[in-house]
Amino acid sequence: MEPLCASKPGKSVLVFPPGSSRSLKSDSLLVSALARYVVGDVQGCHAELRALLQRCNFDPASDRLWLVGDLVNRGPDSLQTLRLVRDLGDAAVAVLGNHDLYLLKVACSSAATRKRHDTLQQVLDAPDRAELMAWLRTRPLMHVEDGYAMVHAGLLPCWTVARARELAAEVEAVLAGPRYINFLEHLWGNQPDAWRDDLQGAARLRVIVNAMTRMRFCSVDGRMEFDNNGPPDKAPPDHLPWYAHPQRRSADTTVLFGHWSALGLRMEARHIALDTGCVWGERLTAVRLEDRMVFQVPAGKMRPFA
Ligand SMILES: [Mn+2]
Repeated sequence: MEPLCASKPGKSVLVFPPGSSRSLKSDSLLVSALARYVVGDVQGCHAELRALLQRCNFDPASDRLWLVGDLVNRGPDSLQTLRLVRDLGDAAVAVLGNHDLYLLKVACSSAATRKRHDTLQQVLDAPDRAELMAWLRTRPLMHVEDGYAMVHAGLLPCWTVARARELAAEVEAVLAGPRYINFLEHLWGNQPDAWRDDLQGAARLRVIVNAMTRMRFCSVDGRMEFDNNGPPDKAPPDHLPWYAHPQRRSADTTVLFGHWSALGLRMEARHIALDTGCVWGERLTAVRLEDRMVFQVPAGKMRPFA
């Protein structure tokens, strides 16, 4: 068995659990010093993100920060949040959320498309706006590593993790490419509401993005529903949370996701939900993947420079 962090063997160390009598040769004791912290929806809550990193003793030289998306909007400081995560470089993996895509759309289209209550103006006015937008539109839609799949909202039941990763790559290529403005202009909408392999063009990309960044409930036959954001026991008739679908083909993998603050923190064998409503005055949550240790800070009470 390889160390968990096989790509960086220099980071790996031998760790003996307390009371262990196993020998140095027992390769199951090889674990990585690298810790991965997966963080729920930040939504511009920059002070809370900083406080959470302090609470985790996060070290960008040896740890990794995974973010489930929606770095921006609704909260007080989207600009500093973007800068903080961007400046972490390879120490951070942030997948795109619906609010991140909305920011990209707003940044490249006319003011007429703005929603009245967004809090994105400080980003749009920033001197480093162009660099930040270039960074944001080259973030992944899905991250797969070491038995985990991270996505902002969910995966359609008919997708294996490998298939979903291929489909995410289709979106990522367009978003990072020269036709991304056209893509964003045609992205919004709720139809089609189900996947078909023969979907083409904007409709195909819209289904991929809607599932990965907006879905909460789906029907048994895999149709997405976008009107309800309540708790899972308030599913619309004949619908269920996407992760609870009995034929979910990604169920061999633990899916990490946010987007659904009514779920709160849920840690199950094959899914971890991380949106604990910081922007709604609740808390910001990180889970350390190596041991599922939970770290939380309350909203608005940990501002280091308040
Ligand atoms: Mn969201």
